[in-house]
Amino acid sequence: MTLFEDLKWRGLIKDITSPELEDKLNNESLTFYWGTDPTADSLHIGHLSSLLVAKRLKEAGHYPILLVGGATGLIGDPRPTAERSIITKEELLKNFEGIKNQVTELFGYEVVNNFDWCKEINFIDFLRDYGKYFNVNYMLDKDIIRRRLETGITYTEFSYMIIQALDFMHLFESKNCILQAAGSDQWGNITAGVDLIRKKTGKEAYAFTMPLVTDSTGKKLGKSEGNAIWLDKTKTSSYEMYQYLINLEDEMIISYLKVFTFLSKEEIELLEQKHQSNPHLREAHKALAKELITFLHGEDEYKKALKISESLFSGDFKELNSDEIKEALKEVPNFEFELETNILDILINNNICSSKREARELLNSNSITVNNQKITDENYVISNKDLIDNQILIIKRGKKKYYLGLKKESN
Ligand code: 485
Repeated sequence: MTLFEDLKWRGLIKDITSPELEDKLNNESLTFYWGTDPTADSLHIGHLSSLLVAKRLKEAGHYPILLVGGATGLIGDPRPTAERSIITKEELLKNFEGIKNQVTELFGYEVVNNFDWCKEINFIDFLRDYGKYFNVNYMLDKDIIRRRLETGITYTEFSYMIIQALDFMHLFESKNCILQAAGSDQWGNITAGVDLIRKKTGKEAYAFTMPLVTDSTGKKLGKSEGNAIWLDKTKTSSYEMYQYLINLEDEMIISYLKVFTFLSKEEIELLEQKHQSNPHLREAHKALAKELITFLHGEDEYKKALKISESLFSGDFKELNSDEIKEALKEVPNFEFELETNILDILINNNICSSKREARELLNSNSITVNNQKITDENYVISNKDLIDNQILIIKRGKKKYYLGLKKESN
């Protein structure tokens, strides 16, 4: 398969500015760029398909540049819905450093900052050298702008596309960068650049977009309920990422394997067969989690996430240390307890059961475990031997309900 065929097969090409690009991608070595605005201090899973496309191109012999928008981040790319609030310069700088370090560590791409050249352009020159190439009708015709006309858009956000266009022009001239790649929401901005380069230099530059990765309802991936899935493992732990990936919708999993892994067509087709014949084994999901977490966080983190997930599934926490248990049970109710407390009191005082009667019933019906040991005796007293790492007590009620007890520090 050629590079272009591979990208197509993975569903990574939506629109291209010219059919010549296929041949260029397959046979030449191009310098290309893609950009992101530092609106947070880490990239998230929504950026990952682009990051990985850049890696695919790099591995095929092209040269990637990542632009982190120190200038455009101060302006705000118009969203189809509403104006963005403006971010402080201090925050932008902090975010810039975060993203730059992240991308350098993970991918080693060259990073540029459009603030470096934008800060040299004064307002009069901006209007004379760039504004003159942008007919307002042309700008109004861009999809995102058109969608904002009803609710309103400020002059600030309206001007955004000119900056992204002049970035492309700048990189075209200074680094011989002739290709820009981005998600499909960027089509207006990147074609503005191609048009500006053509008008100003008479030369042809290229661009392509990839479809935005969504769930089966069309929602952007990883942004449900406002919790993004961050690439920074201190913001989204390996275990959280594992849980997220393992629970992705069945009908989407094969397309995610194509977008988010470097597994070959044959490997993915095999996983597809396995997934179809035995969906409950979740082999495709597990493969995605393995590939992605190993790639982003390293093999040790992947193994840790797997170990925590398996322990949680089986209810056996013996293999985990206290930090891993706290990570696994971060979301469950927790309580403090003192040694030598009776199990009945533990169950009632910490709202694990609502009454003595209920507590007794549960104990009698084998429904209470303490660190995976069934407890049936209501006079059972919690002692040191019930604890993990001398401090943790895991109580399970029924099949699924966990409670995490932490020993009170004695003073
Ligand atoms: O010269 C440029 C200046 C800024 C940008 C690109 C080139 C950033 C771009 N306008 C943007 O807003 N990108 C989004 C971001 O930063 O979060 C997302 C896109 C997505 C994909 C991703 O960046 O919405 O489609 O391109 C990498």
